[in-house]
Amino acid sequence: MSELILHHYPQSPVAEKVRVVLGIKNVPWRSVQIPRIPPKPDLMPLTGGYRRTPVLQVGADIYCDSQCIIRELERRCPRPTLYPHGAAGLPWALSRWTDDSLFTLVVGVVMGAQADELPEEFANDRGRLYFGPDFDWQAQKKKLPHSLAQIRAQLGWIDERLSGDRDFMLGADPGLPDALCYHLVWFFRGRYAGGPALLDQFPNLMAWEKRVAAIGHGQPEDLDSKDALEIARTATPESAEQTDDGDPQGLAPGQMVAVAPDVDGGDPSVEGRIVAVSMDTIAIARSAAEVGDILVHFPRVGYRVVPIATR
Ligand SMILES: N[C@@H](CCC(=O)N[C@@H](CS)C(=O)NCC(=O)O)C(=O)O
Repeated sequence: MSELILHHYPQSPVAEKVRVVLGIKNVPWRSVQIPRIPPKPDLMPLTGGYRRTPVLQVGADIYCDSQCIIRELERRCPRPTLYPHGAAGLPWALSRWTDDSLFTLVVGVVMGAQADELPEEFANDRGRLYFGPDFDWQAQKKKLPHSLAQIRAQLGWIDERLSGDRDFMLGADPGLPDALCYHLVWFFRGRYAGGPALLDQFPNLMAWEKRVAAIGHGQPEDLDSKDALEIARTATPESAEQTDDGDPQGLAPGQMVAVAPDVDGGDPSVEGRIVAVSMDTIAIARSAAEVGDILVHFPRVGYRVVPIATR
């Protein structure tokens, strides 16, 4: 098997989610550090324009979005499973809460609390990405007490879940729900000055935090971004053509499409020819001088796939 290469930066909470998954799997992986804001010149040839963090590369297969990355890690490294005690399915439903509404609340607090100190370029980039073209960090700052009340109640759910003799969200073994909840707690504790005091209210959660942190991140080893490009260029995509007769959009291999996150974040679309399509993922073929022929994979949930008319 080709090496697992994660393109990320240390401060990224969504990357921390994936790093915890790599820790649960305890696998070796290569770590490529990317810039926190565009331009990302050594990432763009791989993703075709997708600019978010993290991205997983395996040879010439590129997996965008933590949802797609984690599914692929579970497929390639099935033991130990991320769905202990027969939990498959439910953790993905949970991810719509952690990755959508709870994530937005936590970003609003972390960034809103620093509204007067944030570097302008970073504040403008993240404002547009998470709160649309009319973002207003001062408004986020003003509503901090309200947002904190929302977050506190939801952290309370996690604390309650971890009561009794449950070491992890699903019981004795760590799984996907732990990574999903932990990355936000990690972000809230580490980047919001009031985070540690608020978290002090939740003893079960704090004990669990220590257990998840102790899992670690598996076995990372640094890799230069130029070497990652070269690995893609000399590899051939592993994934085979896949059709889905039940696809509600009628998507099929061979069709040209544009794929983008289905949010008003100003994200560019990535264009390519469909190679594989299923209800959970879509893979499109692209090529670029730096990387040769590659396959870029996206999740279906949370992404909009638009056919491109071809002559
Ligand atoms: N739905 C995406 C969200 C990824 C995301 O928004 N990541 C943040 C970093 S935590 C990001 O991309 N920030 C802008 C950047 O890194 O350029 C996923 O699950 O991977």
